[in-house]
Amino acid sequence: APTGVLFEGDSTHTDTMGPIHQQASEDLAEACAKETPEKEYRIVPVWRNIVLFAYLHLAALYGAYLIFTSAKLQTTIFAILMYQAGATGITAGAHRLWAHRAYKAKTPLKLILLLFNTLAFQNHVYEWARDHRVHHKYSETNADPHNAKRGFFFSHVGWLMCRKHPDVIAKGQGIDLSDLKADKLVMFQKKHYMKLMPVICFVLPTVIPMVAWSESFLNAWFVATMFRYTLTLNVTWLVNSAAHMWGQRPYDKFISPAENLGVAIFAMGEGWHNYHHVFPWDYKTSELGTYGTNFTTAFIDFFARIGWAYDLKTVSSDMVRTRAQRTGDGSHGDVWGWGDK
Ligand code: ST9
Ligand code: ZN
Ligand code: ZN
Repeated sequence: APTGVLFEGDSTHTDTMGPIHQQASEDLAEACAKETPEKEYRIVPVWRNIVLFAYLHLAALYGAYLIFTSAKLQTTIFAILMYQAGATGITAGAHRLWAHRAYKAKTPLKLILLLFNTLAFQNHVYEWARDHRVHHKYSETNADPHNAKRGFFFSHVGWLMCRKHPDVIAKGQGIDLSDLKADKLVMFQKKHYMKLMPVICFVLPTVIPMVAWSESFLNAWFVATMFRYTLTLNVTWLVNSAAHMWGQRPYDKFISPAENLGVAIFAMGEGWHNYHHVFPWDYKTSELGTYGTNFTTAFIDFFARIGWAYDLKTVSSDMVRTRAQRTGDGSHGDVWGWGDK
């Protein structure tokens, strides 16, 4: 087999994320489609999740209404801070540290990130990182858990409302997770997740406003817990949906992930998704140094300064420029999408 081309059972390929890989991904998508024709693959809905997500979103809308009508200002500020903490547990923790190993962290930073990550309740780090590694390796094929080729709704939330495509589980079995298995703290979170998560994501964010500034139960539950949690989920999901559809492709025009400024701002720097799929090991998940669109980078840089984060991996500007010239859509340097180069 030619180097880099993915075939069934080919263990020689590497994850270069280059155009060859992209071509290979397309070949693989075709191969998968042939292996599992649509008529054989049926969507199996998971009604428990559908009902829970429906409740969450209705509750979050009510929470948004309460913010403007009866919640105390402290509760809204607290909800925003909890949103940022949870988001950081996903971006700096599950994503950049554990899924991609883009930097290393000392135990105290890992503990902070695991606390924040549990607050975000997007499954434990082990499962999140496993699905995410599969997403990168088999991006936009049936083996991608949130394959954006199946449309906005599926890649946003639909994938969490039905059983996984058999290819996700089959291909996922080939993913190396030995580093996660060797990480005692990650395995601790996995083991105790069903005790830790309800307390950290739901109980504490409701009780703290009630005890600390005498907020009512209803305001605390619907604003600090339901609204905050649902917002974190949806912003994260936008990386899988919107940032896999809309935006510029300065680094690789042959893949769907795009540079999406709006998503970057709300997702703390994770909307620069064309860059991220091309250079997934860069701890900044973007070429830019601007903290305004990348709070996560500021967070990691701060901990690097005090020595709790180290071995930060990045990409030289020469390498980025060469790649952009070779496979980009010509928008490299046009950071804000205004067309000026
Ligand atoms: C949530 C996750 O929201 C969101 C992730 C988003 C990722 C975004 C990435 C973007 C980049 C980063 C940007 C960050 C931006 C952050 C901004 C912040 C503001 N490989 O899953 P099961 C096997 S979660 C290998 O049950 P079903 C495995 O043996 C929300 N093997 O499949 C497994 O058993 P076990 C809250 C795999 O039955 C077995 O299959 N959580 C793989 O089809 C069964 O696995 C929920 O709502 C794999 N990839 O069910 C829960 N996958 O696990 C939602 C599976 O024991 N999930 N296997 O080893 C579920 O209920 C179910 O997973 C399901 C599928 C119904 C969706
Ligand atoms: Zn992606
Ligand atoms: Zn990633």
